[in-house]
Amino acid sequence: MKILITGGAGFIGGNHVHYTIEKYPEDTVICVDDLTYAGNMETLEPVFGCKNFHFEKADIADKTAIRAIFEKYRPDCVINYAAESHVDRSIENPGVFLTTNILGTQVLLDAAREFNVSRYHQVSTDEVYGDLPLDRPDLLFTEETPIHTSSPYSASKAGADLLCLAYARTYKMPITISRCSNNYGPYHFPEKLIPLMIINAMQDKPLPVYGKGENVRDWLFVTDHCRAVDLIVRKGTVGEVYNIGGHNERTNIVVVKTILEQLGKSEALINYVTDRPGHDMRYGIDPTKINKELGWFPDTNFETGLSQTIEWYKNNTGWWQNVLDGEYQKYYEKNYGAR
Ligand code: NAD
Ligand code: TDX
Repeated sequence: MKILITGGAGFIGGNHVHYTIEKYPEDTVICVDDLTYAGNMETLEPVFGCKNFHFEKADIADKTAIRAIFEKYRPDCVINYAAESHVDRSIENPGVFLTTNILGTQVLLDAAREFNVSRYHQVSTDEVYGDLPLDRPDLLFTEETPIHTSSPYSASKAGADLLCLAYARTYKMPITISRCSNNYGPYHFPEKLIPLMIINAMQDKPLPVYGKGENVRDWLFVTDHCRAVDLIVRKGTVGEVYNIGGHNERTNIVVVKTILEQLGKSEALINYVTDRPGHDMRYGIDPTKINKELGWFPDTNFETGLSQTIEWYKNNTGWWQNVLDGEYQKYYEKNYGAR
């Protein structure tokens, strides 16, 4: 199978490329990534030199470039991980989120249709369901939960999902969608909660916790997400949406304190800062459908996954020091300086 993976120089897409090359040496992987601030060729170093790996630098919203790539490789399958993915950045600058996440998806869908791919998979997020109240732990997101978005990021991801469902119905395209909860693990860009807190704590810098730290996220180790997407692509039913999650909800403050404990650092580093506007309170995924239909369950529990992640950041200081470049420092000052 020839699999075109977009966003493969980013966190989850990169882990998916590693996973596919290792598990399916007979498959060919074509990674398409525009190398935005979040894309990093060092993430793809483990697969450089593999005969069945190809890299193409392109913007998924660039119709001409994407068409040429489809013409060159004629992929059997497309997995779209490429996106602007950070909620805080979407609040500052929504435009690029709409261009990449919605128009980019449309360009990929049109190319997938023209070249008759046998599967197009859209990597979506649990954020399209909005949020759940803290005082109703019995409530979870199912695939039937209405779309109800809060941030420009989640609205753009929901727009892309609706477009995929429309293409599936109108053009009878073989499309699947997955909506996963928060990921963590190696190669996670340090603007996101877990890597940011690990790196700041390792450097004895303040850990900026939004609001009271009471918001709840449902954490999943990244390889479990990649394994689920792979299973959906190979065995999932066309036209279906699959939630992905492992019932692993934690308040942000508990996550931050666990990181400090595992690193042997003081809780005095915690710095409560002004909350994120429109901050979603709680995400909680009901994964019954993927459990029952595809037999998928997570392999890695949170404590083990977190300690593996911390070890990875300790052993790969070069990777994260390189991404914390001048542009990132400007973002950091802007996002946290005034909080
Ligand atoms: P990321 O920001 O780490 O990586 C995104 C990648 O996409 C980068 O390599 C970037 O260079 C590339 N990219 C961005 N714009 C592009 C464009 N116009 N053309 C080509 N490439 C472009 O993101 P991530 O955390 O790995 O998320 C990957 C996908 O998974 C996203 O679609 C996101 O919505 C979804 N998702 C993420 C999480 C999470 O917890 N991180 C959870 C559920 C779903
Ligand atoms: O400095 C911080 N302090 C803080 O308290 C940051 C960066 C975050 N937070 C809080 C906000 C959230 O409640 O931590 C929680 C997690 O924040 P993020 O890492 O920004 O993730 P989130 O907003 O939950 O979105 C993530 O999960 C769903 C991904 O970034 C999305 O791409 C994915 O769709």
